Amino acid sequence: MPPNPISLGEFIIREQEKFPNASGDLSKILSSIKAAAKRVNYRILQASLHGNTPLENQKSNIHGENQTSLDVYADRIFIDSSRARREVCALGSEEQDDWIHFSDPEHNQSKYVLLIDPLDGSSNVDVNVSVGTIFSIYKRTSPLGGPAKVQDVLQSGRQQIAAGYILYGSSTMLVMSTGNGVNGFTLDPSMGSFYLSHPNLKYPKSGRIYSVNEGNYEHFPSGIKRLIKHYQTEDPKTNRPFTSRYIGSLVADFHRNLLKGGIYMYPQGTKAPQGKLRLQYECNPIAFLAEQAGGMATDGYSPILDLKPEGLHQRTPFFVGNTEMMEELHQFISNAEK
Ligand code: P6P
Repeated sequence: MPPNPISLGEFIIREQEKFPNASGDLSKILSSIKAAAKRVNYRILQASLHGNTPLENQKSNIHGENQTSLDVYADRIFIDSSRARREVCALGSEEQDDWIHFSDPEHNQSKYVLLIDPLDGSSNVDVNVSVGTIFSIYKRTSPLGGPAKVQDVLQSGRQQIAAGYILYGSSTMLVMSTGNGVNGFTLDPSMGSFYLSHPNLKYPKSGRIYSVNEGNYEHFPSGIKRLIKHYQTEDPKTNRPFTSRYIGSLVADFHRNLLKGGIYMYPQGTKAPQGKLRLQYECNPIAFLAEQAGGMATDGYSPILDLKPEGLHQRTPFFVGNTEMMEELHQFISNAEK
């Protein structure tokens, strides 16, 4: 960690200074996400004192998942934060069946769109395991001055302007990229500010950690089954067997693999024929970060960032990790199909 690290606020300002014509709107969005993250963090830290149980008689979300009180709280925080400011004209959230557009005259002038998974893996809070917020920012494609259109929230990941996550873990971190590398900021609770603790994050060249729910092994494609057995096979020359680490919280698993070198897999299977993870607000932002950190993210065949979204809650098989492990995965998938 650098001595006397700069704060996230200072970092955002310095990044904006690299673009003399910048309006500052992106900086304002990032700052609002920073503020919202602190509020969600504060609530998570107290969850076990105030209950994070699924709401009584609360309809489950569009995915059929029980919404916890924290899911609803985090969703409200990010929606209200966007509505109260004027940089975001439309928003897509995991917790909202449909996309939201702020169609008042002021927001019709807003240039940006936010996609968010307000609290991914929230059921882990009950057992004190790390959870995360995942965000993705685009420029609108619909004409400025008019109402946002659904195509604004259905852009391919390659169009992202910025993406990141907040990891509510043993410490609270905000990790993000605006397209010029990945930087990690750690919250100093005594100051209430995030400070640059992980500058210019890059995947290690190689890795030996794999993250997958092996309980679904029987339903995996044969190439993935063979790859997992390959990881488990003793071979000192290639430093195998590898290590299996699966937290059940995408942000936590991704973050550890980014720092240590590893691969996260959520393949398609009979229980999840299209995979489980959602393209727009889970896979695309994580894929953006992975590529910025020198890694890869695919659906087993194509880069996640090149997939064309058809629906806000569209799912995709998801594989993300350092390039060496990802290339080996693609080889196993390809060989199994010969
Ligand atoms: P499973 C959490 O619900 C999540 O979306 C990711 O954070 C996590 O990696 C995955 O689903 C866990 O899914 O089916 O292994 O419990």
